[in-house]
This record gives sequence, C-alpha cells and structure tokens, in this order.
Amino acid sequence: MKFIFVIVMLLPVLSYAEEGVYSLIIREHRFQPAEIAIPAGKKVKLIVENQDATPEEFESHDLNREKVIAGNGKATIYIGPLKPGRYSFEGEFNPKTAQGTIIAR
Ligand SMILES: [Cu+2]
Repeated sequence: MKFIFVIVMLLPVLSYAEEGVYSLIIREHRFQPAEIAIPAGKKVKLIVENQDATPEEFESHDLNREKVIAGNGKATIYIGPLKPGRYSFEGEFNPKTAQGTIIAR
C-alpha cells in the first residue's frame, strides 16, 4: 500500500521531467550555455536564471519571445513546437555579449 502511494506521488514529477525542461543561466551578461539543443516538434520549457545583479531581457525575434528577468531573478519561457533549425536569441540590455542560439533537431 505504501509502495503504491509513493508511485502515485512520483507520477507528476515523472511527467514533468518528460515535458522537456532546459536551464539557461545569465552570468556576466552572457548566456550559459550559449547553444541549447532541443527536440523539434515539441513544446519545451526554458528556465532562465539571471545571476547578474542587473536585469536582462530575453529577446528573440526568431522565437517571438520577449521577457525581462530581474537581477538575481528567474523566468520561465515556453518555446516550440519548432521546425528543425537555428533560432537566435539575445539579452537586449547587453546584446554585445549576451547572444545565444536554440537548435531544434
Ligand atoms: Cu525587447
């Protein structure tokens, strides 16, 4: 009985992991990693953690996304489903250094 209870409790966690969650860090006005590979044709969740003290804006014309992330803050951005290809994004407040690419394949 206890064993079944544990499995039921784990189910939401397992399905959450299957959804496809990707982490992106902003540090010293750069994205880490600068390239993220995701599966094409699937909706994915991108969690962006800004470790800088200043705000940054995740901006992507390719992905049609724009979101301000407070200094030392976090934001969740849903992307996709995407066709295979490369999709660039940048930190609009620091575009000289904050550049990245999503690769859907
Ligand atoms: Cu913008």
